Amino acid sequence: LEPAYSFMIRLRVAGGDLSADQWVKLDDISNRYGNGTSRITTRQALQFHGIIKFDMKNTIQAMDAALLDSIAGCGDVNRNVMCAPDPTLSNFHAEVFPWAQKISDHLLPRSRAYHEIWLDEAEGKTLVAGGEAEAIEPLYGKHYLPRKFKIAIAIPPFNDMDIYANDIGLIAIEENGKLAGFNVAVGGGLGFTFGRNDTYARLASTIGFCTPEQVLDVCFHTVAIQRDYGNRQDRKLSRFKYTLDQYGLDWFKQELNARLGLALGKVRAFEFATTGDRFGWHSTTDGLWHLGLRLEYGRVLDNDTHRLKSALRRIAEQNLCGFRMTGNQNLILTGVHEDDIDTVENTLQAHGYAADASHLSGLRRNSIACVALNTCPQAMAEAERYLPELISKLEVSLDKHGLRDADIKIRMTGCPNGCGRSVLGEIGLIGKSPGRYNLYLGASSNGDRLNTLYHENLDEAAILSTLDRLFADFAAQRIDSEPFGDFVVRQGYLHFV
Ligand code: SRM
Ligand code: SF4
Repeated sequence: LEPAYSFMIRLRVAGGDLSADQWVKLDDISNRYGNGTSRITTRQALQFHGIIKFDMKNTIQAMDAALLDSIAGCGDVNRNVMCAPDPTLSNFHAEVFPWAQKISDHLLPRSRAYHEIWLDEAEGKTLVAGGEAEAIEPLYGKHYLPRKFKIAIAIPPFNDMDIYANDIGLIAIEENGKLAGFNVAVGGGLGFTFGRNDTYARLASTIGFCTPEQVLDVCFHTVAIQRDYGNRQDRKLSRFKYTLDQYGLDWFKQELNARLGLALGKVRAFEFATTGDRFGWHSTTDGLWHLGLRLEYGRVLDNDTHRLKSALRRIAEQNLCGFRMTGNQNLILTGVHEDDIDTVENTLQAHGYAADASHLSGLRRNSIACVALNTCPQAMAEAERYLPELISKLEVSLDKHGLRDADIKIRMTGCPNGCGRSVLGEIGLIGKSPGRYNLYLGASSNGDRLNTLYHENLDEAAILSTLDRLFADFAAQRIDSEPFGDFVVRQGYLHFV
């Protein structure tokens, strides 16, 4: 008898955008095949945990019925393309948003293997098995990429996509209310391995500007350069960031320009203000309303304190809005008619869920945790299941120092792979072993500076006392609304590390 192995399945949802009908169908999947929950990821996708092997095919077919798939959700290909999700960023946002789907489609593997294996499509000539692979996979060829590849689009002043964490970060540039093009940043990646000093987190370097007409080619050729030059000997060193550092940015620019047959333009001026999401109701010029809902690390579930999952299903069944997942594991209910605002609010309230996040501390509102235990095989410590409890303890200290509302960004991951982008947290906690974390400090609040290791291998008591001291100093010495990450740098906390 074969054991009932269980799996995680990750959907690909460019820009994180789902219709109400899709939300209902996905909710059915989580009830029928999964562990009764679904989870919004840090890349605006949706995961189902606990899918038993024998149910894999039914699950994937149910996803297909919702016009969704998990192609390129994982693997050595271009992953889910992210885009700033908030429609209240104006008409300009509406012009930029579709580019996530266009880039995703352009870089998708062409093989029909997924359809043949899972969706019972008749076996054709296109199954990637032999010499014909290059013909059908112009980008990925027979051997695909050396490693995963990630692309995101941000709309300044919001860096809610953490653009510099991506292999390609595209920064949308507005001129006269229209999309002029994108600044192109390359070579971001956050994962590293304890004990391997040749591995490191790296932020993407901004190298130039391209027009909307050029952007698909820029992405395609950048991926192709990584395909041709990336390290295929050592998977720890095979991300694009290492290729860039090995060959140099100048070499890359020359190679890219040669393949494009044109030179990238000069980087255009822009500024990022924050990496955070905006919560509560906001409207767009078309008279529609959008509700930014804070979720606890993307988990959609009913529990002892609220029934968020049931509330969202009820709202979706009435077709009151779209469902847009954010890169900070939150959700925006989009396109609500003014007449329906009360129904949405009342439904959430009746299920014990507050529509507004203002009752939460700034630390909690700005927190991210990766999945970690008990489903992630790489986890060395808790994250999603533990951070809420740790924050409650830290709130005692924040209250003591009058900092409850301060927007301090804390991020926890169960290992240094960085799925919750912990190295970009003003406070970053990275799991070392059960109950023990390395504490990193000093990332910027707009995502353009990594944090630095401050103390190693702290247990909870040490984390609480260390941060209590820092919060006390922050409350006493902070200049105006200075972000916590900038404060610890200015105060010299990291000089002595
Ligand atoms: Fe991740 C692997 C979860 C975003 C860097 N990541 C994994 C795996 C699949 C563990 C594994 O190897 O078996 C995790 C599944 C856990 C589970 O039980 O569900 C996992 N990663 C996640 C998610 C779900 C975290 C979350 O809490 O939301 C995110 C899914 C994103 C998506 O929808 O595609 C997720 N992972 C990230 C990010 C953040 C980002 O992309 O903005 C990073 C850091 C950025 C980067 O790629 O450098 C990230 N994940 C990794 C790495 C390290 C890669 C490296 O370069 O070293 C691994 C391990 C690997 O690839 O070998 C990994
Ligand atoms: Fe798992 Fe590590 Fe990613 Fe957390 S950071 S989900 S522990 S691989």
